[in-house]
Amino acid sequence: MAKIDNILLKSKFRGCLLGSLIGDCFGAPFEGDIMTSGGKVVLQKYFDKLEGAAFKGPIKTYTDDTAMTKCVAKSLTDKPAVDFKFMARLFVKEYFSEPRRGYGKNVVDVFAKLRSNKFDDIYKPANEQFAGMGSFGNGGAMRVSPLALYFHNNYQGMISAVSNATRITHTHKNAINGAVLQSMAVQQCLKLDPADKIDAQKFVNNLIEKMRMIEVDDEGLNIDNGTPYKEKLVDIQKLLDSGNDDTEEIIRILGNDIFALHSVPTAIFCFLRAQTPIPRITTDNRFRRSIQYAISLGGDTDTIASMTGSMAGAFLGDDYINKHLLRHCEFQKGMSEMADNLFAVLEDTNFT
Ligand code: F2R
Ligand code: MG
Ligand code: MG
Repeated sequence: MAKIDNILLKSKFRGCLLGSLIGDCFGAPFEGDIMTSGGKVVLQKYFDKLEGAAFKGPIKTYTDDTAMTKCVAKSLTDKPAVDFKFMARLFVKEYFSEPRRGYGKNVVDVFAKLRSNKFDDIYKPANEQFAGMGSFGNGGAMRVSPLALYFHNNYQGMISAVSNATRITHTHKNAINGAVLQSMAVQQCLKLDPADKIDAQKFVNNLIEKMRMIEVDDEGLNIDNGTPYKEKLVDIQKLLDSGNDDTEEIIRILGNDIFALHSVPTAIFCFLRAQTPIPRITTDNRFRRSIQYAISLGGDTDTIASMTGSMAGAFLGDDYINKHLLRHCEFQKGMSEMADNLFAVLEDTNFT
């Protein structure tokens, strides 16, 4: 395991939150698209233009992914003891101040109920969603990166906090386990030295080992497919091993929609695949390649690119982020400050 000094760790904190922001801002205009080969050429030109020093395009606005990530980060810096009621209040305040950020159709009912029950029981409204089944959308997973940063050296603390933070809006097992998996992937990225070549198979093996403890058959049903994330992680290993770059096949196997199960593994795959060159993506920069590749799969592009970007940034650090690209994003300075604030809170407690 590489020794990550505090200068690199601070850069990784920034990289992670900025990666999440950039993926959201650049992915949002393509959300719901089916990417043709022509679309991928447009995407290449779009990124080339945004990276150019002279280009003065309109600022790319962020969506619900960033709005909620901001709330999680703020809750941790304002209440370092981790206060989930406070976090729930921030979600609701954020939504009612700026509702037009492209939130999921059903999660807005949770916000309304939390508000009307005055945060009496912060888990009840989400529990009632979908006739008691709970949402299996990726809205929990898309916002967990600040928790992976905050608990970067406390694995059990992270699992518990991610699970509680997710349950405020999403109580389906797949939504919670998807958020947990996303946080594990970010935490692993923080521990790797960007100067080293990433061992993708080992990276996924570590996730499989960890998910084995999470996806336990707690209903005792002994049914097949009780470990859907483990199956997806094995699929990632097979895809990486085969070198299959066929977009339709990748989407068929991993998915690219708004369900956590069909997007968190896809983001992990995009991050790992983009550490080496990809046909028809012309850039030497692994950070850009990760985000561009995630968007090139189409579907839930803002969220998959945001989750991919948070891993790429947590691995590479913010030095790898092209500053011209970054300046096109709304809230880029604010997000960088949030990462520094989070780091400062941990520094104050000597990372205990
Ligand atoms: N909402 C979107 N994109 C739609 C288009 C936005 C457009 N560009 C605009 O600006 O208007 N994106 C955002 O939503 C995703 C995260 O959603 P979240 O927070 O998980 O929401 P929700 O409402 O809980 O679930 C989303 C949908 O999933 C289906 N679903 C979930 N659980 C279900 C269950 N148990 N049974 C059946 N269906 C279930 C429902 O269709 C929900 O509406 C991110 O992509 C974010 O960017
Ligand atoms: Mg969104
Ligand atoms: Mg989305």
